[in-house]
Amino acid sequence: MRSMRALLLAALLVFLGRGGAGERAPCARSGGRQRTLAMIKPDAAASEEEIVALAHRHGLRVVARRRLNLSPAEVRLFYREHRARPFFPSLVSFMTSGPVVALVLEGEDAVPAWRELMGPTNSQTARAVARASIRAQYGTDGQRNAVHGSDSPCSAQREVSFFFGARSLVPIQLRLIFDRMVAMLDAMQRQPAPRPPP
Ligand code: 3AN
Repeated sequence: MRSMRALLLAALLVFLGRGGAGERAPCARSGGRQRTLAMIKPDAAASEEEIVALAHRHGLRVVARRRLNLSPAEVRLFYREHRARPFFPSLVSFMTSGPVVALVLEGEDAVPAWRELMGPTNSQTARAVARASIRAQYGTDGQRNAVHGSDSPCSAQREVSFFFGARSLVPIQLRLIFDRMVAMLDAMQRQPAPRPPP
């Protein structure tokens, strides 16, 4: 049975080595099992474990995690769609003021599920309308709002690549197939051996 597992793992590694884990998975499809990029911002990095526990409790499992300090150039790139907004310079200095934690979360409808758990952009609004949300509990205002979450499956794909590289994660479909095969092998292993004929 061990050799079967090793064989499956080897096939998986060959697939990945040939570029199978690239960004080819369709991102336009919504619903079902998804991955999203979550980020714990500098103002909430000290509460990393509590926030991760909240995600778990909402059915989102962490498939990758990385704590790092972003450079101003990286923040400008990550938030480039906001570069013309008046708050952009202070967003860059906030996001470089301490470590952030990048997470890849996986679960049913992970993109909208994580955004709902984050709450509204402004933490003060969140405290008024979504008191159980992460931004209500850990954020301060419209900028220091504790967490980030991708706003669509396509953004999620791009943002996961930003932090983890296009080929560093086993693609979700492949991992689901692999998990299922391992479960089948385990079930077969648990079946009692046939009795020898009398
Ligand atoms: P969200 O993170 O809820 O998707 P976006 O994408 O509109 O919100 O904004 C990206 C980030 O820019 C926010 N998380 C927040 O830190 C900052 N931001 C957004 N709006 C403002 C604002 N009016 N003043 C200061 N910072 C803001």
